Amino acid sequence: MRFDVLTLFPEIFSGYLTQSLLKLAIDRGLTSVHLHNIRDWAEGKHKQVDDKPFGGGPGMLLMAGPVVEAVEAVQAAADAPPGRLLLMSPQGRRLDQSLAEELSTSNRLVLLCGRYEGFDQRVVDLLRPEEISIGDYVLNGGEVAAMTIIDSVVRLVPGVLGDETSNQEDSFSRAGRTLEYAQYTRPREYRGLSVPDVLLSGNHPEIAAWREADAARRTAARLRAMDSGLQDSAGEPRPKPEA
Ligand code: 6GU
Repeated sequence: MRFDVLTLFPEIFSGYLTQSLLKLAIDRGLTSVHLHNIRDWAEGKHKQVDDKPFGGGPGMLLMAGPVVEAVEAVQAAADAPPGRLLLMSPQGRRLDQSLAEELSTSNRLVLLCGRYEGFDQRVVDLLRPEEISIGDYVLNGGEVAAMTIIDSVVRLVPGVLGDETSNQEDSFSRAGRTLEYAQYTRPREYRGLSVPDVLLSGNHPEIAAWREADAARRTAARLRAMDSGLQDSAGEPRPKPEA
């Protein structure tokens, strides 16, 4: 699977791409991420990419010319199909696990990141991208959203996780859509909190039953919390704030 990212700040991606799972997936040839600086398609000695909105208003807009020409050049790269063009936008379709799964079946994604106050409308009118948001809050630019998309999609690419069961165990992928059960590693006791005995028992049917019950308990607690707003993420009552 191939990702192409168009951005004014390609350096933002370098740490993320050279660590951990992404690095492994790239080193194994399971995925590739190609960064493109939109400014390379800007004209003139100032390489201008943004300008003030006609009609007035705050901030600067990315100009249509450099963006449209950058996307067209990248999508036309001879050695790959044009792929799916995704524009990072707080107004877009919300990313969720089912969209990540759908995107992971594509062999090429082209991710367009904006900055400032957005794009000249002709970028959207000419390129007809799919607009995608990662949630209801405003980011300073699309780069973090693009990394989020890459991160959620690449782990669904066959072979990337090594252990394919890991995907299906994730709470958003499991059929029942319960939260995950609690997990523990060494030490067996930490600050007075002990690992439940059943997990040390070696009795796998009992362990499976405990995990199923724990996941159900957490899910029920989370649903109550969403109704009341009174509980913390473990579903435990939140301590009363100090008066
Ligand atoms: Cl994709 N971009 C920006 N700028 N802000 C966002 C977003 C994207 N998703 C949520 N907020």
